Amino acid sequence: MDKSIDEIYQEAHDALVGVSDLEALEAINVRYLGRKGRLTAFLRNIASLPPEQRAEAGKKANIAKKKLEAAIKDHGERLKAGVEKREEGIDVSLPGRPLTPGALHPITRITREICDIFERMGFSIAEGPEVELDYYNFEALNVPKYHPARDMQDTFYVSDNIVLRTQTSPMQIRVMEKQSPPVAVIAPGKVYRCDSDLTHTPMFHQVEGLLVDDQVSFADLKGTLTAFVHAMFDAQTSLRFRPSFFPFTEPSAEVDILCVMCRGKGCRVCSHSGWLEILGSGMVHPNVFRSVGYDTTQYSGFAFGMGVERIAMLKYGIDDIRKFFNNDLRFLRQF
Ligand code: 2NM
Repeated sequence: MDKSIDEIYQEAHDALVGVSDLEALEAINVRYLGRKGRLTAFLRNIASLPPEQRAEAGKKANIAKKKLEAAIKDHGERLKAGVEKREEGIDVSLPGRPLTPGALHPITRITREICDIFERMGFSIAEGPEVELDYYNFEALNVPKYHPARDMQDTFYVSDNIVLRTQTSPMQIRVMEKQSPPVAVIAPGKVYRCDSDLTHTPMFHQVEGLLVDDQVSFADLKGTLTAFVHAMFDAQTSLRFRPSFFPFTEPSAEVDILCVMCRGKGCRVCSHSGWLEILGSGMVHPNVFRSVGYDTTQYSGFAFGMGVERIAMLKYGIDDIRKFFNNDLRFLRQF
C-alpha cells in the first residue's frame, strides 16, 4: 500500500470542494467508494496485512469510509437543493447582493444630539400626541381665541377644537398638569404649520424645553442656553439675547449666534447681519402657570424652543429645508 488511509480520505475530501454538479459528484463516489475505488481497494488490501495490524487498520479505514460516504451524501443534498432553487428562478451560485447598512436621518441625529446635551444637564424627555386639543396647543399657553397666531393660515385644524400641534409645548402643559415642580423637561417632535417655501415645510421638527422651580431667574435661562450653544456648536461661539415677544413668556428673548459661515463679517447666510437666530425663549408667563394650577408666587421658570431643521441647516451648511424631506439617498448618505 503506497498511500495511507488518511491521505486517501484527505484527497477525496479536497476533491469534493470544487464539485458543483451531480455527475462530478458521482465520479468522485466511484473513484473512491466504487467497486474498484481507492478506498475500497484499501479495505480489500487489509487482508494481506500482518494479522496484528489488521484490526487497527480495518477500524480506521471503516471510519474513513463512513465519513466520506456522509460527506458525499451531504454534498449531494446541497447540490439538489441548489438545483431546485434554480428551477424556481433563483441562482444560488450568484454572489449575494452587498447589504447597505441603514443610517439615521440627519434630523433624527440632530434631535438626539440636542436631547443628549439637555439630558446631561438633568432634563428628561417627554413625548406626546401630534394631534392635539386646542386647549393644550393654544388656550393653556396663553394664546386666546382672538390671537393672530391662531389664524387658519398657520394652523391645520382637524375639527373645531382639535389641531395638528403647531409647537411641542402642549406636551409641557401635560407634564405640568401631572407633576409639581421642580420640572425640567425637553419635548422633541414633529409640528405642523400651514407654510411652505425655501425655509418652511408644513411639517418640521422642534425641541422645546421647560424648567420650573423656586427662584428660577433669567440668569438661569442665559446660563443654560449658553451651555447648550457651546456644546452644540463650539465653546467659542458668541451668543446674544435679543428682546422679543411670545404669548407664553414674559419677558421673551430670541437667541442669536455669531454667523457660523462668516464669523460675524456678514454674508448671504446671515443676511449680512453677522448673526443667526437659533431659538426663542423667555420666562414662563404667569397665565401658563395658572392654567396648570402652579402657585405663581412660589414658582418661576424659563422655557425655550428651537427648530431642528434650522439647526441642522446651520450645522451642515444646507440652503434648502426641503432637501431633508425629498428622501434623495445621494443627499442623505452624506451624513
Ligand atoms: C418658544 C419660545 C419661548 C415655550 C413655552 C413653553 C411653556 F410650555 F412653558 F409655556 N414651552 N415652550 C417657548 C417659549 C417656546 O419657542 C420658540
